[in-house]
Amino acid sequence: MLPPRFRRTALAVALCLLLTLLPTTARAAFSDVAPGSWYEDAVTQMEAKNILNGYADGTFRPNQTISAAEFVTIAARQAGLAPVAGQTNHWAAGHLEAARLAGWYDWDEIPPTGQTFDQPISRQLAVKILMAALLPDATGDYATQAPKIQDLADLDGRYYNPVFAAYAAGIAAGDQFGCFRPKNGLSRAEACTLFLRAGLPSSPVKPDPTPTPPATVRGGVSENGWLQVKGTQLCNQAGQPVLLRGMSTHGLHWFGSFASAQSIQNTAARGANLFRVAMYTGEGGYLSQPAAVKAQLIAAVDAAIQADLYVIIDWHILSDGNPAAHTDQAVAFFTEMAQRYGDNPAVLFEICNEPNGNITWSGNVKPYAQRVVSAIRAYAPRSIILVGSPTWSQDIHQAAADPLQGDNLMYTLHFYAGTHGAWLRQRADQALAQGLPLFVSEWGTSRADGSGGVYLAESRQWLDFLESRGISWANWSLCDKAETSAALKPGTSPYKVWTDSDLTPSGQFVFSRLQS
Ligand code: DCB
Repeated sequence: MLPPRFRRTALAVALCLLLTLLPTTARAAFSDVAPGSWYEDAVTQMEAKNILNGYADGTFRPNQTISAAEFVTIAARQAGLAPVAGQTNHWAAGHLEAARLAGWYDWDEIPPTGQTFDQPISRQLAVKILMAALLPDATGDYATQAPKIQDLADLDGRYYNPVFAAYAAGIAAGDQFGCFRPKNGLSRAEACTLFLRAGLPSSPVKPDPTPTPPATVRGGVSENGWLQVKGTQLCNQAGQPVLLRGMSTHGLHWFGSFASAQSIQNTAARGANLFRVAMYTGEGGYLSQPAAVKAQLIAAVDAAIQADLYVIIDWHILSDGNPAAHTDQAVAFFTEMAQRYGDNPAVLFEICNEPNGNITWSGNVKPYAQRVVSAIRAYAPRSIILVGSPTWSQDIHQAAADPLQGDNLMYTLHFYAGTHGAWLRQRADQALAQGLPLFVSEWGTSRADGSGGVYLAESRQWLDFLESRGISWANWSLCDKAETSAALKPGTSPYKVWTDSDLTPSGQFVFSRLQS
């Protein structure tokens, strides 16, 4: 037990930390932020956005070092990473645990036991976390960046990639001696600058306000009820043909903030009756951090159900091309999802996004599907299950020649308008003629790599084709990544109502189609 004097100090410190992270009303200036200082602008902006606030005594303490808990909490809030149960009752334990599970840093860097939560964070670790949280795809190569860092010898090898990426992006820069001082602390003023340079959402980030759902979703769950497959046609509970149309998220572990309740309701308000939650298994996704990613997925599915949308739970295999490589994990995951959602008419299960590589339908995908479908059926006797095929879900002809047994199964057909054309539509018609029910759970206005174009004329041709055949679809993707397939411009906040000027050319095209 600490002597009372220290306890009081500890309490005061804890209160100050809390205050820095709590919104205070914006104030004109801080007594210790000199007008014209290099950090005045950054501090003012961070204060105005309620991201890092000053102290109750009117100071900002720009030169005070920032702690690991403070830095990670800010990063997590900016990235929209929800807190999970932590191992201690420290005020930041939930965000720290979520960040650790998300792979932003390793156990030893900030042990979840809490000893170092309130210690200054090193500059190298801060940059690593910043890049993982806000710019996970940024890169910088050794040859170009290393010469800029005079004290490279002090930089630990595990921080090379994020620090080089931060230099390449102009986020980190050396001091007047060209030194990065990787093991020193980071001042609050410097942290403000780093976050602003990394690019914050254009509007102040607020906790997801869980807005009231749009009055009615045209073609939503309350209107159509349980889905069923009749012949090749998806039908509603009454047996009438139904068309589901909507958006797919990008990878949940990267762009999960665009599965916020607000983003989902924006999508519904713009005419969708379908939302696909793309949970990557590889590339740092579910298989690397199951607890955190599953928690994100459940939150997204629940928000879509709230909004009266049909929602697809997508086991998004991609770099892990053969779904059978992780059959046991898929069986366990879908068993749990079927237990949770098997009695909910809103939920569809997509068991393998895009098988690819040197595999076949009959040899690899079908046996995998048989195991996962029977696991799902134990708890979800009537839910729609979507099944992919080799060559990124284009080899539907292989599935048509050797389909699965069972009801309410559909086969996914994926296309990218800049890559796939008439030949694939012909294949679709052929498969339909053979009795194979099709569902386009992912398509893009771009090339197959998610970029290039946009190919709007080709996209229109495809959508006309799909809708004339009664085939449902979800567009890739609802995110603000700088690639042509993204529906939102970089920097668009997932926590506000979007205007038309937030939409990219692809987003404008797709959402106007959804309105029609
Ligand atoms: C699919 C994937 C999807 C991928 C898009 C666009 O892949 F299901 O995950 O998304 O289509 O390529 C992209 C994102 C990028 C991200 C990349 C890797 O848009 O931001 O960096 O995934 O995670 C396809 C589809 C078709 C074909 C190839 C791929 N094809 N592919 O026909 O050749 O290689 O990813």
